Amino acid sequence: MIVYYSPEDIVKNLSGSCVTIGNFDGVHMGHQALLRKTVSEATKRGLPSVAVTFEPHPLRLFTGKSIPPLITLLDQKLEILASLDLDFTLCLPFTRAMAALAPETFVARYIVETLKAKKLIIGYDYAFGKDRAGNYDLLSQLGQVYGFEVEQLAPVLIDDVIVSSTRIRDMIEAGDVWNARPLLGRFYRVSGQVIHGKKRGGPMLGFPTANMCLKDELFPKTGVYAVWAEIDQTIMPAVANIGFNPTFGNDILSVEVHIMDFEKNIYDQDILIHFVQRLRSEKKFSSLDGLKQQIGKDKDIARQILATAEAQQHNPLPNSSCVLPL
Ligand code: RBF
Ligand code: MG
Repeated sequence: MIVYYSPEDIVKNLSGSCVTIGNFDGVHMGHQALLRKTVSEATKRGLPSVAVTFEPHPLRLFTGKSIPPLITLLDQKLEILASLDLDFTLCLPFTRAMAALAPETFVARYIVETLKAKKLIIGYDYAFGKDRAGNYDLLSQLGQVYGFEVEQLAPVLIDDVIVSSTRIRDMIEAGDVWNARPLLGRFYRVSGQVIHGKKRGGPMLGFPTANMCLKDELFPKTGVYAVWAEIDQTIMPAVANIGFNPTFGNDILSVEVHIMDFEKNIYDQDILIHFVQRLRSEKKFSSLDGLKQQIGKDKDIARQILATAEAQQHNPLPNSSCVLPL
């Protein structure tokens, strides 16, 4: 997949394309239905498939830098789009000027002039541009003017409820990562660099942890989780703690991962955490021994969970040759 950040970079001799458009935060099962349909329509017509998306997330332009917390930051979003076999992604800068654009202008400029769309596929609730005037009806009218077909897909339902980024955010914020998985089509993932922590885990507790440098994205509710830890395409069973270490009274949130049967130095490396299941809330222990015993139990339970077929059935990286170690 080729990513373009500016319409000028797009090949000039494009003879047509099949396009879908959206913010795609989370690239969840609803988004995936749109993206897959776009790829199959493109293949049928011998045209390239294109996803148009925006950066920053349009809501963030108005609410301030980190609201809403994103399910997928741009890097991860593009990685998942690429895994779905799109030919191009056009990632347009979302500015106040873009927000104020009349939908007719947006369509003429990007969908028609830049992408020469022959088919545009949109989600059941999609509307864009000033006052959300760019809805299915308007797009269909414009399609007749410019000669592209518009198709709106029905929502994807799981347990009779529509799959949406908001629903997934709520589940993750509640710590319900296990039930968010079918909506995402994968475990909820967060990536970051391993940084130096307080050096208590190994020496004091006997459970060395990798501390993650947090990014501007959504973290599950504080607590202890069974997770897969992925480093350099190797996936290992692990337990993670998200919280304030009440036993020691930290004042900032930390995310740390104890990887099972692992002793390598991984400072400064990138680590990807796949959240499988929440085990419990963080507790304040009156003794180090109490905490130590509890972490031992957490580790046993996590190992059992990660040994189940359900925890292994979504190969954490769809295109990787990762072998699960259990
Ligand atoms: N710290 C707490 O104060 N309370 C906890 O309940 C707690 N649970 C943890 C569970 C696991 C699996 C791990 C890896 C860590 C946990 N910690 C907890 C964090 C612990 O205090 C931290 O790893 C050390 O202070 C080293 O940074
Ligand atoms: Mg540590």
